[in-house]
Amino acid sequence: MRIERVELRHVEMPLVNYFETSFGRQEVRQLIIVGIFGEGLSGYGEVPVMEFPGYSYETVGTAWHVLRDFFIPAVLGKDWQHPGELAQALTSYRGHPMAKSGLEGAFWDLYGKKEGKSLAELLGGRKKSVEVGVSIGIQENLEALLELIGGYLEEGYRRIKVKIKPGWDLQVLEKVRDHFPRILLMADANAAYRLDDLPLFREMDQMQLLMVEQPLGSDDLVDHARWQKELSTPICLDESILSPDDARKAAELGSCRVINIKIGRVGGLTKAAALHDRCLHYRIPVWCGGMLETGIGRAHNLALASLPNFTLPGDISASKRYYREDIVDRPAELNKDGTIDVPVGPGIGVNPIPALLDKYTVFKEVFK
Ligand code: OSB
Ligand code: MG
Repeated sequence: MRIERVELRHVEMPLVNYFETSFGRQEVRQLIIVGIFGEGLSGYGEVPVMEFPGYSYETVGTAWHVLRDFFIPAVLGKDWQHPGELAQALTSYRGHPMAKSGLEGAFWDLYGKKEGKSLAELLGGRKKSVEVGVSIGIQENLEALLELIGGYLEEGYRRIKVKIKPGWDLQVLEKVRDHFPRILLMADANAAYRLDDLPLFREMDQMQLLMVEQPLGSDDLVDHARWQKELSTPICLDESILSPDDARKAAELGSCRVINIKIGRVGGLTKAAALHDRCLHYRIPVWCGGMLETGIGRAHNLALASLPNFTLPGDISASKRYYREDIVDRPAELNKDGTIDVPVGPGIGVNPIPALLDKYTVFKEVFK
């Protein structure tokens, strides 16, 4: 179908609680919402960049630049048979995966709306609901962390992920384990450690963590393989896995036993689904990561997580855990059993509420 118009919106949404990781603190969620219009229909995608280059090099500014100057001109006014075809056309541009994923995601939604099929159905997902956990940022003190965890467990979340950094790690995890001896608990370091920190992680081996996420460099596979041989706790890779081929390399080297899949990090749903398939081939279980998405990106994540190899609870929490007010008509809600339903309507199954989308838009540009 022909893309007649593309709309970019710089959206700024206040977070219910600030979110702190080893690379910095987010108080407000700044990202880009992409709208694609054609044949009287609309589709929406999300570019899950951060305010500053911490998790990755992409920001609102870099994504806006490559979308406006390269990616949108490459797709606008053309007739695309399938989202995979559009994704293929973007592979001639290097890097900028989050920018690509927002544009491709909007077209997946549009395509699903035209076909009258849900995104999950188009991808081959079978699950009606997916198991979810919650990712908790670095807190001012231990008491605050324990209270947050207690609250999330009461709500029904199935797995707790605690962000760690040097100085907020072993002792924190020990205290959490003491308080909650039997929960599924894991830690995410966001690449904050170095090879000579191995003794610290050997001690963490005593704490029955489900896994430890991305302890070493954001582009590393080799040193993680060295550590995985020394550690009994499974290593999960996030930042280091940018493509299906990276999963093969990680499998061959033994760099990890689990992979976190994020649509934005790998450059779109087509690649995310291919990464899922590749991990299944290598028998590496996966779970769906999160980037503090709005209801639009969250609906994409839920559709992806309905695929069969998503066997571990993901970082797809309920909308209200992030935002007092979401921008979609059906914000994600947690079921009592710690799952969230996969949307069933055509495309991503949710629609932005125009007045709310406008309320949080700080800048908009339309391309025809
Ligand atoms: O490393 O998984 C990460 C948020 C922003 C950037 C990186 C990460 C995260 C999260 C939050 O852990 C997951 C979520 O609840 O969306
Ligand atoms: Mg992570």
